[in-house]
Amino acid sequence: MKEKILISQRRKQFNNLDKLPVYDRSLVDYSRYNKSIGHAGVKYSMAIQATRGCPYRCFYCDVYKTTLHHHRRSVDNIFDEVKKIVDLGVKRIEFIDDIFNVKAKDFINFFNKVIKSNLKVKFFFPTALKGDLLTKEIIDIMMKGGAVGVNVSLESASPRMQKVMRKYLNIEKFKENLEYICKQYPEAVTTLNTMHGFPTEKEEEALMTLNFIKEMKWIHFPYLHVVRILPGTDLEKFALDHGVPRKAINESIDRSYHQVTPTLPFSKKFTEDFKIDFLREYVLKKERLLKVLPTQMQHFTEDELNQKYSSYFPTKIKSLKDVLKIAHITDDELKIKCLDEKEIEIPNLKEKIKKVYPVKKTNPDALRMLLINISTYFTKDRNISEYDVLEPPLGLIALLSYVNRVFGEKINGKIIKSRVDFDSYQELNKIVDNFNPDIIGISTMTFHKNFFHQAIKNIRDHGYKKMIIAGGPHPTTSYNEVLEDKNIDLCVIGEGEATLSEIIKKLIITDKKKLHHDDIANIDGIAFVKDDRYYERLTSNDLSEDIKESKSEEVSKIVPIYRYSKRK
Ligand code: B12
Ligand code: SF4
Repeated sequence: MKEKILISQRRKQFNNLDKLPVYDRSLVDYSRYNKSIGHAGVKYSMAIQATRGCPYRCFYCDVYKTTLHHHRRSVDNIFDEVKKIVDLGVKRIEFIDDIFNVKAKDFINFFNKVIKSNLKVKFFFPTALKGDLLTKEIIDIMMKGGAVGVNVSLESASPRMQKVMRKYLNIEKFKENLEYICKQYPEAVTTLNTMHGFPTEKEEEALMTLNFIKEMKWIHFPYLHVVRILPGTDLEKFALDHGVPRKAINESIDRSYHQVTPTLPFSKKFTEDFKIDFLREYVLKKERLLKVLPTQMQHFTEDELNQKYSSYFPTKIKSLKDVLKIAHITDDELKIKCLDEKEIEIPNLKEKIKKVYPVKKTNPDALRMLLINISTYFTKDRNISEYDVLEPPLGLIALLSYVNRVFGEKINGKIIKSRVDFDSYQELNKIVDNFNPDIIGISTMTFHKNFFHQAIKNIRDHGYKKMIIAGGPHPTTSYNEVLEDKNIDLCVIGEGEATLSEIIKKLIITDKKKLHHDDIANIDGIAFVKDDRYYERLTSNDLSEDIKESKSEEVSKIVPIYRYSKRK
């Protein structure tokens, strides 16, 4: 099976992001997401992507597989979108970039523009800023410009581990900046990410990280994530080279970050004691909570705080009230109330979005494309993941915004997401039946891979025979594994806009019939299997004559050369 998997040439990444269409926010119904907590740990926020790719290569991270190079939108382009979103009435914006502040000049210019325009909006950086690239000047401008959720990632305070993981953080500078933020800007809600349990990590090195946290007295939300080894990363290779069994890696892959996994280099007792120490001596310390909670309550609603605190210790802490009880904090000691949801609501968002984003027309015979995001379990399974957040699928919004621009009336696309648009396989089937797509595109992360395969199996079992293609982080990093599933016709690797457009073009040319592997072979950025899985699914009646011959004249013209290469 494996030797049959072919990958075409690597798709060239977009280097001028300003030329991509502005993400069309009318493609999903934001009002169905806004009441749920999103990526930044808050409700009613909207995500912005200012950059793609990361210039760093931390050994545990696989972002470079989707976007190898780091490219940025111009400051004006980012600002224009931010302004457009603020004009809709959105009061919270989150940047989903891997590191938004990597180019200090742009970062400063952006905030200067925000300050000059007096935009009333709060910014969150859930994917973290690079802490050692900040300076006092940058911090001052960012805070003046409305930054609230200031996340930074240390991962480890051990200089050796920094080298091993190729993060090379300037720990002193990082510390100095974090201290400055905590001291000068207590109103900033700081989050510090750390990781616990890299292969070869020594107990004393783990303790260095814990001590670092303890020395920073006023961090709002410090996190100790148990290391998880993503497939295909250098960390995976490092782990295998240092004796971590493959079985242990596989078993850990879909565990949540707080669970003790079999890949840890420490005894279970060490990690458990470590975590208890962290919780007791830091997170739940009364003196600290009395200082940080008033700021948190001013910025977050009660259920946002409930979720933040329950992520520390889901079995014991379910809410802010539990935290107060455990820390022996009485109502008299904490008089302030949590943020009222009314203050962040966005009145008439749907109507405003309709006005701002042009309404798209479609021909009755337009190609119908259903894009499905599998990244949140159905309500009945919500306990599988401790990190239960709902975020509109920006990757699919990016794709549909692009293909809409390319194909206009010839394409009729629809985006749906698990839990939000279908909360069971029956509901999913109903959407597929009603929409009757000519092609289905599905995206997922490795964390949800079983759910993803199950959902696709369900669609096939229900009778859908046309093309199903997969894209996004998991199909990009693990196309070999994904294509073992015969229900999937091909994987799109990395950025999907141009690749998907070529696939659609070929489908339109072949009159929405199936694409043979010869048709797709010269499309850059795909992995596929040179077998007849596609045709096996069809009965003779499903195939028109030209498709039976597999290539019409027109298609042959478009596929002049076969330059796919056999994967090693
Ligand atoms: C926002 C975000 C989230 C959000 C929302 C995700 C969503 N599905 O909408 C939330 C908070 C839910 C989330 C959660 C997690 N995330 Co996350 N997240 C991100 C982040 C920062 C940005 C994603 C994004 O919007 N990118 C912008 C869009 C435009 O890009 P894109 O989604 O990649 O889409 C492009 C291509 O991938 C492709 N494409 C995507 N889908 C499809 C589909 C088809 C059919 C085609 C053709 C192409 C295609 O085309 C798109 C346009 O070019 C990425 C990091 C990153 N740089 O991408 C991590 C990332 C996706 N997350 C990751 C992880 C590990 C997680 C968690 C598992 C972590 C955890 N705590 O357990 C959880 C999931 C658990 C859970 N319970 O949900 C990993 C995934 C790695 C992997 N191999 O799966 C990433 C890559 C970060 C990393 N390296 O650690 N995440
Ligand atoms: S972890 Fe962050 S800094 Fe490191 S490579 Fe990934 S995105 Fe870049």
